[in-house]
Amino acid sequence: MKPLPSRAMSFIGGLLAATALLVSAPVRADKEKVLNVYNWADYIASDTIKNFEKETGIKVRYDNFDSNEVLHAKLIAGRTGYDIVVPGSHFAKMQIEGGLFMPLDKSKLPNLKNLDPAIQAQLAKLDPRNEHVVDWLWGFTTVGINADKVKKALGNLPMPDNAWDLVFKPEYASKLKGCGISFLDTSSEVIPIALKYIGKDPRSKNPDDYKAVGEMLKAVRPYVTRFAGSGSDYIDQMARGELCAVVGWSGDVYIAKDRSAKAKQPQALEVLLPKSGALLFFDVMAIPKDAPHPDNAHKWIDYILRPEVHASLTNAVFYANPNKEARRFVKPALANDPAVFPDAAALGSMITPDVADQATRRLITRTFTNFKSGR
Ligand code: N2P
Repeated sequence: MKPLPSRAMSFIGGLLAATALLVSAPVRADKEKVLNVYNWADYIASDTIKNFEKETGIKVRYDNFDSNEVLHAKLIAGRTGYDIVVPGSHFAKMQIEGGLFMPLDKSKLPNLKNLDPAIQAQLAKLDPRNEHVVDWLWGFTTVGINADKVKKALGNLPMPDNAWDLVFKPEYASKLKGCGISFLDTSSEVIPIALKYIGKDPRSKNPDDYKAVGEMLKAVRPYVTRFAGSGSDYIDQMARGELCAVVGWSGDVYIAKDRSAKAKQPQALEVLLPKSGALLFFDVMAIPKDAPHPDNAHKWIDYILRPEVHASLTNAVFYANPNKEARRFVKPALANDPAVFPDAAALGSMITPDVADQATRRLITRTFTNFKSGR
């Protein structure tokens, strides 16, 4: 990810500002002091909403969704009533192309200047000129383990070279079943990872590759003890030592570790960076086209983009933020942890999901449904 030269950036910025002045309607505050936010569970600091409400007098209604698939279905149906939604960037691309989001009024977002130009350039590939979405936090889908329990369960078997073996290879998974293996309940993340694991293109369109991945998954299915979405209790299960390996989201594993320490029952939870690659995600804020309170939504986005606020999200939930001015407010232990801010080599090894065409999406969904039901 190379930052754009700053002169080019300010030229583009200037152009955009000029256009915004020409086309934006007179500034009008939303009549109702309400903001409806739809986000992933366990993805915000305990004081974020409270502070925003106090400062603006806007009441925040905050709901959680389980997966991109769930959010996408709602957005397609329309009239969600939400002012802010937070899809993963690969789903956001589809949603932008489908005209489901309102363009941002950048004149209301002075804190956009705080964003890391490298991340903005990355997102511009799916949202030309960064017109619709702003990154909330980012992280990766990977293997998390309870190191003590895994060691014990494996006995004489050494840790595999590729951490994905723990959950994809019967030789390992069969040993871990007794202490619990959880998979995320999301086809769009598990299937590309599984494809890459068996040496196929994670974005393959070839039905034979999906057949091969289905067979690999079928062999490991008897050892998977649960499927979990965001907002399910898999974080608490990890924190209680009831799971020894998960296909999970990076920060969630650390949230569990933190909870276990606070409960004075510390678990040796670790976020691994597997050899065949984790899956990188950027979760982005967007305003649905029919949002009832778009002005309040802009206020929210600009508030989140304050360096202290963005840093406080990272400090609370262990996911990286896209805010270059926020780094100095991030706890040093997190700022220097490659499982929170992966280095360039780790980033280079990660899978970046793309938008699949409809036929491929059907293959992905069918392969995953069969996996879950053991077919
Ligand atoms: C929820 C984290 C969700 C990130 N704690 C997955 N996009």
